[in-house]
Parts: sequence; structure tokens; C-alpha cells
Amino acid sequence: MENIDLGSIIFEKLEEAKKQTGRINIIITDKTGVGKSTLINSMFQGNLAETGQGRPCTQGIKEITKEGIPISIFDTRGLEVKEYKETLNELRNFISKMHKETDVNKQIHVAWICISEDLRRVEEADTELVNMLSEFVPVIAVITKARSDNGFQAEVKTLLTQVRNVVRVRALEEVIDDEDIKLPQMGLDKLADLTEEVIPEGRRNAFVASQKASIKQKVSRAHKIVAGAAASALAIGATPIPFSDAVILIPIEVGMLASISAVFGLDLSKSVLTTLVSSVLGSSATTIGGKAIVAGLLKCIPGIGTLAGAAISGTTASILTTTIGELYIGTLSLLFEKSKGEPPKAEDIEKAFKEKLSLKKK
Ligand SMILES: Nc1nc2c(ncn2[C@@H]2O[C@H](COP(=O)(O)OP(=O)(O)OP(=O)(O)O)[C@@H](O)[C@H]2O)c(=O)[nH]1
Ligand SMILES: [Mg+2]
Repeated sequence: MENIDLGSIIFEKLEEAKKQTGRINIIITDKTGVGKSTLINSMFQGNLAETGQGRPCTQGIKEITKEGIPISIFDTRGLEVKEYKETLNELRNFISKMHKETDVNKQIHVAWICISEDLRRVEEADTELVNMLSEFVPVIAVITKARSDNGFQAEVKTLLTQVRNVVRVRALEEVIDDEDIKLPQMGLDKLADLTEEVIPEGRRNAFVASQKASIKQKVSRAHKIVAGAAASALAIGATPIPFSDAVILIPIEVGMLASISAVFGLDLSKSVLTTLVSSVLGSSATTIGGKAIVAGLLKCIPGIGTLAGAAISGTTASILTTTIGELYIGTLSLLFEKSKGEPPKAEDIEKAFKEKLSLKKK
């Protein structure tokens, strides 16, 4: 079996991972000043509302995006009670137009309507807004600036019958001066989970990648990717793979690393993925043969190298894949915890991953 061209596999798998991630579009609305922008900044990578690009779609709707984050947020002008019919119409026209898009990446996938807990009131306008939105997309009611519930959440549930769920969120930590009490952020991870639940399966990776409120959500999505890759490795080895043919495992490992990176929300460049793959293989050669690959890979599972003989069974290939995938997830989740959900620096990832691998290889 001839050598493979690692560079082109890496390029191809990166493109594939991006394509599989797709994009998610969220509409965030209701009255002005309820904390929409603050919520967006606390919820998504890159302080989106503050630093993202804003593109006006209509007079009252702007699309916020940022390079490298697979989400578009449609932020709307406040729903003023006096002229809410007008705003509602504008929104309806906009959503129904988006809904006709055949490219699913361009449709709206979920709506958050934000009601401030301070206001403690659900109005006719809110009900109409929810009813209209829920004709097109699942709607989640977000009670913002949560401080004391006093039955308000239950009231929202009762009054807004069309919402899929109601969640209380405190997007900013709050200090109550007189009493020296600190109220920490809350509810953001719950909102992330509820949103993941109501959106279509095909949109979940994009959402999970974009949000920073739940690292657990990223990890659990990444486990699924590893399980899928391990199953592919198992299938390939239905009859044991001679060492010299082991290059066929490489696209699986590279694809897995690329997809895990994508679901964590890393904007991975080819050079970073190349370094990660080199760490796994213990070689930075760009073309590499089966024997060298097997030698590199098998070092990731202590003790198994000697058992393997001249061929890799599907079971070994799948254990190997799981080991590499889990090490990478472990690396990323630690770093993401440290950086509060924002993508860590590429060199920190490389360094931490190498350290984990070398511990394993000892
Ligand atoms: N204490 C507290 N204040 C908050 C919270 N969320 C937002 N705020 C404050 O509420 C005010 C309005 O927040 P924004 O995020 O600008 O509200 P918005 O809905 O984007 O407002 P418009 O874009 O003007 O419609 C700001 O002073 C925020 O700091 C929260 O969870 N707790
Ligand atoms: Mg705003």
C-alpha cells in the first residue's frame, strides 16, 4: 500500500466538518431594554452583540454575525405596545420570507422571546407575538434579569400557551449592595439545553458550537462524534487490517478531530489540525506509510502494540479511535472551562493535547 497525502485529507475533513456543522439562525425579540444584547453576549462565543457585525435586514431587524461562529442572530427592534401591530407585521413578513428559503441554513430555526422579570407582566402584545412566531418556529420564553420569581414563571407558562418552555435567566452577575449578597449568573446552561432540544437534529451542532454557556453540551455532542468514528473503525476492521494498509484509518481519525473541534466552536485552521494529527501519529511527515501510522497510533494505547501482531482488528482500531477522541475531548473541555466557554488559543490546545498523549504513551 502506498503512502497517503495527509495534507489533502486534512483539508478535505476540515471542509466536511464545516459543512456538517451548517448554521443556526435564532430570532430574539420582545420589548426594548429587557436584556437581549446582554443575553446574546453571555450566551454565545465572541461577545457577539458587542463585537459582531450587524447587518440591517429590515428597518427593525438586524442580523448579527461574526466570522468563525456558525450562528446568525436576528435582533429586533423593541416591541412597543403602542405600535406593536406594525412591528408584528414586519416580523411576520420577514420570517415567512426566510421560511420559504430552500436552503435550510437560511431559515429561522428557533425564537427566544424575552420578558423582564422586573416588569412582571405579560401583555396582549406578547401573546400575539408568541402566537405568530410559533406558526413558524419553536418559541422559548426567556424571563430575563431573574431575581425573585414569586410565581411569575408559572404565570408566563399559563398565559403563553404556545411557548415550548419557559426559563429564568440572569445573564449578568448581580451584587445587592446593602446586603452584601452576590447573585451569580444563572439559567444560561438551561436555556442552552432547552434550545438544543427544540431545534432540528441537523442544526444542533451549529448551536452547540456557537454557545458558550454549557461546556457539558459540547462534551456530550463530541462523545457522539467519537462513538460514530469508533463504529466506522470497527467496521473497517471486520477482517483485520494489515499494518501496511492501516492508512485507511487516517481519514477516520482526522475527521473525528476536525468534527470535535467544530462542535466545540473552534475556528480551526489547516495548520492547527495538521499539528494535532502529527501529535497523534508521532510524526510530522506529510506523506506517511501504513507501518509508520500504525506504530504512531498504537503508542496511544499502552500495552496493545505488542498484542497486535501484524494486523489490526476492528476492535483494536475502535479502541484506538475512542482513546484518541476522548483524550482530545478531555483536553478541550479543560481549556474551555478555564476560558469560560471562549475558544482557547491554538497553541494552548496543541500543547495540552501533546501532553495528554505523551502521558498515555508512556
Ligand atoms: N441586573 C441585571 N441587569 C441586566 C441583565 N441583563 C441585562 N441587564 C441590564 O439591562 C439593561 C438593558 O440591557 P440590554 O441587553 O441592552 O437590553 P436590550 O434588550 O438589548 O435593549 P435594546 O437593544 O435597547 O432593546 C442594561 O443596563 C443591562 O446591563 C441581568 O441579567 N441582570
Ligand atoms: Mg440590544
